[in-house]
Amino acid sequence: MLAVAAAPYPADNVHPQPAWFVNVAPQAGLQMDNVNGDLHTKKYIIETTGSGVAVIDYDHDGWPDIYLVNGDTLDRSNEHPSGHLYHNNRDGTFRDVTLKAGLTASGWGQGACVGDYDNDGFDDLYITYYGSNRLYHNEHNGTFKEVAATAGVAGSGAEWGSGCAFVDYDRDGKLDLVVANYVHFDVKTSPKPGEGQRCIWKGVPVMCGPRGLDSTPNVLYHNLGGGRFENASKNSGIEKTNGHYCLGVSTLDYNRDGWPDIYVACDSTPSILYRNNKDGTFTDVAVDASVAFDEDGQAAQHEDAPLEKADRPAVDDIIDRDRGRQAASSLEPDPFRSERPER
Ligand SMILES: [Ca+2]
Ligand SMILES: [Ca+2]
Ligand SMILES: [Ca+2]
Ligand SMILES: [Ca+2]
Repeated sequence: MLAVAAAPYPADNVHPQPAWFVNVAPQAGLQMDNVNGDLHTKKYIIETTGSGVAVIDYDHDGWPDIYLVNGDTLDRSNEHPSGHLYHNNRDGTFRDVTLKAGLTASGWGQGACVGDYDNDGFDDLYITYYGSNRLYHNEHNGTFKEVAATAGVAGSGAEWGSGCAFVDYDRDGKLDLVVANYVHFDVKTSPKPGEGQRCIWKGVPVMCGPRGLDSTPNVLYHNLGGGRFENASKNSGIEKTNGHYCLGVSTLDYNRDGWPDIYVACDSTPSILYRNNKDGTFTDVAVDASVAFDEDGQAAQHEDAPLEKADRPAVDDIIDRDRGRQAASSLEPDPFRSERPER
């Protein structure tokens, strides 16, 4: 009650129950400029996906802090922005601590995930990019150190990383890392709007993709301990699911066997449910579980699924999350998404 009374933006009693959300980002001090390609025209798919957020209690004070991922622009003459870390002031407001935390590196950021990969009691931060990904080790003093290359989780730099999640898939006590990839995109070779059938919609030149672009397999990194990971994508079967344009990653134990599974929501292609086979390998069972096809978030599809009663809440949860992904996707500059044709 005291915290509520001290808040700079007290709840009002005007709006109906049970919940009414008001954007209080300005009052809370969360005022980063979110850069995501050209402000007015989106010529390429890289300018359309937006970027994510991670909630991380980096200073271990029991109050969640916020890291906002930021994008970039194709105009090289522009200043390149960074993501921002906001410290929770415990009174409803946040303070930008990006500089102090050592998180000023720029890049076309996409997603972020949090996990204590070295079990030192402090959560670390992984950020995906259109380009090399970054792993920021929490130094316990309010600063981070970028260690992706040393740890073996930077990627080649050619991929377009999207969602990610830390998960201990082999239950050895060390958090592993799954990274989704979206499409293969190179602005130098990408067709421009209007070039080719896939870049025209109802006679209007539009950005090309994702259909027509090559996909890139997802990646699973196995934590070896000592701050290092090995790429387990091939041996685990994770990279078998090529041909998907992947975005968000969630982990859950959908079949309640005690082994964490991985769900990856994909754009314009079937989503993936990686069932953990308990032996270091995964099998995509999204079609069997009726969570693969979701272009319109069709609940009817999963109603017919041959699922055990105990599985239903988990699968319903997946579908709810996937609707969330689609809502996020609607931020793309596509006012006709609901009637978007196959391109
Ligand atoms: Ca905190
Ligand atoms: Ca740590
Ligand atoms: Ca592990
Ligand atoms: Ca499981």
